[in-house]
Amino acid sequence: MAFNYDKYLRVDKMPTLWCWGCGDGVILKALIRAIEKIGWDMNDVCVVSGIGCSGRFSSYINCNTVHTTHGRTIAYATGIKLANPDKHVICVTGDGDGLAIGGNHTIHGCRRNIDLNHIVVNNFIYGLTNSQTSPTTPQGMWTVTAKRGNIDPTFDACNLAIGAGASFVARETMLDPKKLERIFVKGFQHKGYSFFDIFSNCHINLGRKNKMGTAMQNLEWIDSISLAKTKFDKLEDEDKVGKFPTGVLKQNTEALEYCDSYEKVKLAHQNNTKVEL
Ligand SMILES: Cc1ncc(C[n+]2csc(CCOP(=O)(O)OP(=O)(O)O)c2C)c(N)n1
Repeated sequence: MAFNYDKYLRVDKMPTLWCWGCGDGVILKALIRAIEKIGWDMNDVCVVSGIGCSGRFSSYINCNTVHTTHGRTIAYATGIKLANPDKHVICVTGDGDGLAIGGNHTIHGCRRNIDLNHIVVNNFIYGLTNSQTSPTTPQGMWTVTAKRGNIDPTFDACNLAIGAGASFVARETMLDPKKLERIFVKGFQHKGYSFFDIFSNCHINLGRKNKMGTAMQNLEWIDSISLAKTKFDKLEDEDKVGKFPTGVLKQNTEALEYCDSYEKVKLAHQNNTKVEL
């Protein structure tokens, strides 16, 4: 039987504002299937998004939602989670939203290891505002703010999340929706900061000026830069340049989770003692 997406969507908001062939819809559908697979009640789920094309996730999914300000998703989500530790909070940001203007919040969310699920919809560009350079834009590519080619080194978001202390870090691409669903199921069930770097296409605002103006060309490029971690690890160092490993890159089930620690702070206040971690 066909999957009933309507149950999970605000159908009155359809069709979406996303461009034809955009990967955002593939990611949203994988997210919905993951929620169904885990069996979460939508009343217990809160989707928090920032500003950008990816910010629209919170407009389309039918659960508790907050469409926040640009770069502040993790700040809002931290408050929501601390006040409602039993609820499942899913944050959706773009690469600009979550790694540039909101990069600071992402770092500290990872460091605290708060039980949030943070999906970065990484289309390598500021999509909504028409093609400004983002932290993940590859060197050499045209953007509206780098018309002769981007000189900034490309940012590996997963390496940042690992270094900052996120306890679950994964990368996938929207090329394989089933894999995407599986990685969401795994990460959503992990307690702690679950960080997902999800490669997606923006053939309109990244592709058109970079010789991949159709969705297929943009997807072929994504395919050419990503490969399973097991294969990536076998490459010589010089062959790793410009390539990104996919799959679960880190999972630490022992790390202290921030809501749990916060409960201990409350107890310490009540008992007039020092917090015991
Ligand atoms: C404080 C602030 N600065 C700038 C903007 C303008 N703005 C809106 S979306 C956006 C970039 C979105 O890019 P990204 O986060 O990569 O998301 P995408 O649209 O590609 O999904 C910018 C700069 C804003 N809304 N608020």
